[in-house]
Amino acid sequence: MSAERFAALWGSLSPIGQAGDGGGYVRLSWTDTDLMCREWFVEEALDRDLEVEIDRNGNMWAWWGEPEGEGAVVTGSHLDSVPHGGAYDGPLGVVSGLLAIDRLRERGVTPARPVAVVVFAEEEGARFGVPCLGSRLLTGAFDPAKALRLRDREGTRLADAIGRAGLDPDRLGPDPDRLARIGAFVELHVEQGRALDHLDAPVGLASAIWPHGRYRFDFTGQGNHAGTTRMADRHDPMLTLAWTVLAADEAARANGAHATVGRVDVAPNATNAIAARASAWLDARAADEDTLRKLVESIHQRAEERARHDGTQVAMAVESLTGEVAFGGAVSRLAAAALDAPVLPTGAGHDAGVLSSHVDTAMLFVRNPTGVSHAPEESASDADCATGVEKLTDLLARLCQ
Ligand code: HGY
Ligand code: MN
Ligand code: MN
Repeated sequence: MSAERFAALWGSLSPIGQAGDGGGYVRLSWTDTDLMCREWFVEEALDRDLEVEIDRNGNMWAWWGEPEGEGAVVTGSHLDSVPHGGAYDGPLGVVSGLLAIDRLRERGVTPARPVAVVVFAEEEGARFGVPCLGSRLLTGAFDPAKALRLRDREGTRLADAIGRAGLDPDRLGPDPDRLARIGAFVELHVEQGRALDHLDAPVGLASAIWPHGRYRFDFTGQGNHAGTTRMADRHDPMLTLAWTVLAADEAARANGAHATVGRVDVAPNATNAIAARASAWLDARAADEDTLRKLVESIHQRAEERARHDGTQVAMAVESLTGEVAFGGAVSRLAAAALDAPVLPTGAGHDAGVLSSHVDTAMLFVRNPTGVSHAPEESASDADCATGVEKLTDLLARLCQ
């Protein structure tokens, strides 16, 4: 696979969803942009004589061989992005999967079992708030009734968004037969860090995914006039929120963990009014589940202490929680033996992590020289991406014969 050949297919997807002015990509699930990405995938799959289906949860599957066959070898990732995210997070795994099918055929591989490229829905959770929603629904890790009630920031329900895309909301839910037919899943993903750059390696293998969770903090105070309310008389939820953000940063550094508040919502959000309410979403991650639990507990405790000081109230709700994933099964061991690539953990969640408790799974990473992700500066060279396709093809060839 040449860099030019990778760039050709990559270039057919990259114009879709560009925010312009260096703003990266905005590809939110079930929006018109997402539907254009889905159309791109279907076209590329049909061009390869792959049989395309969309499952009850909106995940798309492009099959080489019998979709009902046993022991399928599946690769793929997602096409949705965070707002103003990078180009590679997700799409690199989908484009590489399609090209790996091309390379398997050119190598004369005749699969003994079905091979598929999958596009999972709402992996980022950027629109409806729950990451890996498509794979969680597939595996029964998220309640479909609860999913249908999820709303985006404009108030649109997931049920209405998928209905608009032609899906039947009543069919949302676990798909055990489909899951049982998958023998192996391999997700190729851009690295979201610079370990491979430091190691001067184009491709790496995942050893583990850190446990991580999303927690919504709701702060309630007393709205009032910014000009006439004495400082001593205030019950300002923004103070409790700000304190919580700083406490999260301090607790993460003290525990070798990661804690981020990148999203807030304030009401009434007026320059000359003391906020009545404020919400902040905490993204917390740690190398093990015990550290993660202690980290979140200490942040919650600090928030409550500050709330008492401010005369405000705070409530925390867990929006999603993902346990530790260790990629140590036969597929990962085969990948380690076959690929001669460095092995590294990641703090980023992936559909491969969700599937790994049901299917033998491996993850490949492609070097990202900036190490940046979830921002426009995310990068990967065409040459490294082409190497990633070859390594993915090597692994799929072993798995499907
Ligand atoms: O947030 C994550 O870890 C992933 O990129 N969805
Ligand atoms: Mn991501
Ligand atoms: Mn991703």
